[in-house]
Amino acid sequence: MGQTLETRLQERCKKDLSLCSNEELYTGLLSLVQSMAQEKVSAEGKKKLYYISAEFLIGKLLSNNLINLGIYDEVKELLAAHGKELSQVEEVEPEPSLGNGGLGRLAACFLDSIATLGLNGDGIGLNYHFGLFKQVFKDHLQQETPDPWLADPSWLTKTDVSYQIPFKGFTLTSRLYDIAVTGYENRTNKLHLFDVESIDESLVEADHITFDKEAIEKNLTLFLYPDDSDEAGHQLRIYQQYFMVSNAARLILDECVAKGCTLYDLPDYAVIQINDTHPTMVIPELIRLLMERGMAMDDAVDVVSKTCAYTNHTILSEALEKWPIAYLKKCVPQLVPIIEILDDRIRRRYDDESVAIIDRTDRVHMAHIDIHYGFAVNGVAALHTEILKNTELNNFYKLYPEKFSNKTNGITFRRWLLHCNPKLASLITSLIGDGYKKDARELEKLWQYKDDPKVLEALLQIKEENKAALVEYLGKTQGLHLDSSSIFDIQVKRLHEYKRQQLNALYLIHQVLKIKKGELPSAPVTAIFGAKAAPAYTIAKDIIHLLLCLQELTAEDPQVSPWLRVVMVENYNVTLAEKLIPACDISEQISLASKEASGTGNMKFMLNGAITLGTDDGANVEIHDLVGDENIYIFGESSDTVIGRYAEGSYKSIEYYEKDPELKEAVDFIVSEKMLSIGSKEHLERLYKEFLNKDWFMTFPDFQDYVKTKHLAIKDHADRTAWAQKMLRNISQAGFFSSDRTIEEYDRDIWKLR
Ligand code: 26V
Repeated sequence: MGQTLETRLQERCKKDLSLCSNEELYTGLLSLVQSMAQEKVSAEGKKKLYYISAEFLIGKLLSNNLINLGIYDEVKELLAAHGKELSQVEEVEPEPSLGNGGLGRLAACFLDSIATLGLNGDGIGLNYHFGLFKQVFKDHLQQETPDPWLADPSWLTKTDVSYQIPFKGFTLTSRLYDIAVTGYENRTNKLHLFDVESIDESLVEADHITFDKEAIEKNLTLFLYPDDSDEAGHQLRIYQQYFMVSNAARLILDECVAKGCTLYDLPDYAVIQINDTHPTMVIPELIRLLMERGMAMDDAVDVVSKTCAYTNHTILSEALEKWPIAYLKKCVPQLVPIIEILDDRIRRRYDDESVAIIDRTDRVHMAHIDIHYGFAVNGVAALHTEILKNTELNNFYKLYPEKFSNKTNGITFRRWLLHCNPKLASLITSLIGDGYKKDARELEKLWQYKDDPKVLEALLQIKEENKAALVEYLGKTQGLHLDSSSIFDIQVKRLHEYKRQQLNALYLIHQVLKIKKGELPSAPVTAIFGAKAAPAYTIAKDIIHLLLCLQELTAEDPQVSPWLRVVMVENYNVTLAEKLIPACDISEQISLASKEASGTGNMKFMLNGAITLGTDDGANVEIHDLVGDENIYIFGESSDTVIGRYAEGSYKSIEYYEKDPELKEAVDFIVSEKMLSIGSKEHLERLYKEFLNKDWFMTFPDFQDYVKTKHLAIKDHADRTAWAQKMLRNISQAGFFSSDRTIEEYDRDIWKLR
């Protein structure tokens, strides 16, 4: 390999490795990886999985590919021998910004595991030129700017595949680009990203994510989920979704026919996993395309229903897509008669309005199409699936109990341990060998070292080093100056009220007030946040404003800053997650019980030796079961209580505010003179009123328990040996959360590829 890299560099740059710039080294390595990936055989087999997703949050690819191809150490050493650092070369790579958060990152972890297990399966999505958006802070507010991640050289390979995709009044020509997905010491699969040939990047003005929403032929793949606060935004999403699935359906049919499929036996050749409702239109589109090829509707419905499976990722009703039929008529009228027939069949079969596809207000419930016309439905954590079965989708569960199953999410340990925390990985290897890299359950062997002072000391030492590395990185890249000897308490995830960053903020205000009164905490704490808010999500942006104001306040008050610092990293993304997670002491997973479908950050933190402070929600429940009460900090009301409260409609935040003077003091501080001198009256007042009049995600009932539990965690952190044991317990139990396990389960129960 060394020889090959050096030869490539000589050919391309006419230079010796030691004289190449980091950019040149990146280019050379990218081309080396691509040709090595191509040499690997693709997975084969009659039946193939197509994982369709509007998001693939793949992160940077260079190091991960080097690890999966088994040449990471060799390359690192070769570069070092020539005075170069692989970590510096990594910095050159732009991060593809093709996802919002957990849903997209899960899809990326799944691709890694599918390839690693040698399964025959590809991803299908869209090639958004400016990704989500780049977050910039100005005047303590989030601003959104374009994130042009498509640079030269690129991991994308242009293919010959192109289709004509019909919309009302016009047709678009598509083009397929592929990214190689290398499995860990295994085969290579593909991520297929479709693009529009007529895309026009010049529609996007510098520094703004606004553009002409009507010019579909020029804008369709510019951004992921562009602002959908207006009608044009909603319709653009329909155009995007149809473009994605129509291309996918054509590619799938072409590949199957090429392998000898008669179309009537499509389910023997293809299984389509619909990742949340965004790709749902693949169902009517496939039916339409099969009918175009001469199949009767009854047969087409039957074939498609045996091919498609659906994963639900949220119980929040506002996140379950319901498109007005009028929008579909305007954008993709060819699907409307099919959707109407699908609805009609359901209405004839079941006399229950709640399971209809088109409701009385003429909106199409996308999840209902998936459940009726797919063969499998799954939730993403045990609690989530139970809530779907017993509450949210109970009417469907009663119709089709056999379709429902749970597939608890997972994460790829290649990226979230081997790559992001090489020191911990090498400690683990030195203790239990490297079997855990292929069979993550072997991590349980670590527990035999629970009383070994050297091992416990080594764990603490690695955490210190990772914290120091994070401090250096944030100092260099974001101008933040942090104290690595303080406790690092981290909450990184999308900004959403149900995730309750605002509860954490109330705690921090409460602490500031105590410190000002001379009640000092047992140890200094740095509270770190990272989160993007949807551009049209007003309250989420107000919460960011509050956090940024607290950042300034805690940095500048000499009484407070030695004990408490609040920082919010700018433009939180996969690259930052890889640096933050290994450096975390306390992992904040504080969603309102019943609302977080699973969470996957919780698993990454656990694997890297952080201790969870969380509610019994999503996969926290399973983490809790695995590590036991002593190794996790659980607080707050149970999901049953919360579900009951919503059903009664009885929650009034003001009653808690009036009863609890500490809570009242913290909430009032949001609009105090001090805060108004730092931030904006408009944002702070709106947030204050939201707390008092609504607090829809019920932070107040959990406030005191949260304060108490967090104080306990901070106090416990001082007993270094006991804390290291908790870390070891968490790492040793994390094997269950390998996405290899999740994918094995999908294959065993749903895909049946082998
Ligand atoms: C989307 C939206 C968009 C409209 C406004 C409200 C809202 C709220 C939530 C969402 C999330 C959509 C789906 C999603 O990303 N779910 C996440 O999927 C992860 C992978 O399964 C899971 O770990 C997270 O708990 C879940 O939130």
